[in-house]
Amino acid sequence: MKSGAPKPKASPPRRPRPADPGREEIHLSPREWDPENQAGKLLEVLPKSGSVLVTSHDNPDPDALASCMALQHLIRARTSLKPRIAIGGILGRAENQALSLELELDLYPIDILEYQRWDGIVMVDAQPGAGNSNLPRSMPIVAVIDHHPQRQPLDLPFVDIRPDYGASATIAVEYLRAQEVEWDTKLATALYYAIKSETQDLGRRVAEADRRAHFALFDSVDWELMHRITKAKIPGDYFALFQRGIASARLFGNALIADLGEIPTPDACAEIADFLLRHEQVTRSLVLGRYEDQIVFSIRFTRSDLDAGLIASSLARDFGTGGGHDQMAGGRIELARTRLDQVESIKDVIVQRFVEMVGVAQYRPGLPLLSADVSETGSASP
Ligand SMILES: [Mn+2]
Repeated sequence: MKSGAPKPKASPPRRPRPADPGREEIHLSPREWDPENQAGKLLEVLPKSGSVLVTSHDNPDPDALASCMALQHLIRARTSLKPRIAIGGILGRAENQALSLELELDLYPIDILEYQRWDGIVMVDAQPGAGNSNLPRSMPIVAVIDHHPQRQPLDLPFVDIRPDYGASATIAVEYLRAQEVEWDTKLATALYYAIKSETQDLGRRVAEADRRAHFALFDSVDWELMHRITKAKIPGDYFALFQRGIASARLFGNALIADLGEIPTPDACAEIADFLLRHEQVTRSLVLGRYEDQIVFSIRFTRSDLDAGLIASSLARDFGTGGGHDQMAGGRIELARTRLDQVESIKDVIVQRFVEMVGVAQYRPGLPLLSADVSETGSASP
């Protein structure tokens, strides 16, 4: 099966940058844009023999998992290498656990890095130094394939970063098609689910390439398997999470901010931030939580006048790391033991920075979501 040649895409017009978060620049590695041959170039930079590892960001989401699977499949099909997939953190959301179980993913913990020599590491849906991966810099990274905006220069043998794409899985689909490597129903279902969830059913930050990949996969999807993933049974504490999210949420004009307290998985904040964003008056959400010895937060925007990734990075400044896309982003702050008593004050700083950056500081201290009279809190749109 050969794909139609993906056309080079003009980069989208840049939005005005927020005043403060604009201090970080976006770097782009020069690349000869030849989408048909990107997969070929990737295969060329891999070692001819030895151990190859495919990895992604910590606490992987469906896009990270499916992209790892696809690259492992591609490399197995076109070389004599037998790459392994290793991930850091945990599989949080029930859907992600179902994906891993149903597809019988052979995932190694990222600690595997320490126990043997690696000849080449392929990173997908993530970039070294981006803050959401603890991959040591000394590791022999040979390739980065991602759709997150590139925030720092990467001097690596192969870099393919397409920030206009909705999902890294879409890039992986293009690689498979360009190399004429077939997918089975499991891989197709994983990739389809990745594109579907990452773009919220092709509704959020989606490119023509994502739609093409979506339709290319469609006939290969196992829909019963898909159902078992998307409608996975959820544990009881999931409901408590929503209760805490709603009970703690405060409305600041067009922004909702919630603090979940202790969370069962690091991606809980993202899930509640997505949920709160559906409020009819709200175009921005920020959700914080505490996972083990980390403060984690997620940001979601429905408006695209500010870059959520840059704001996330500014929120975490001096404490930890943050980043992401223009409308979905997050960060984490690792707490040294001596700072455990500072959790609340650090969370306060994050909230105060957020309300100032998104222009809702005048609504402080905010109104409780459940008793808020929306007619008195100001209009959501300018
Ligand atoms: Mn992704």
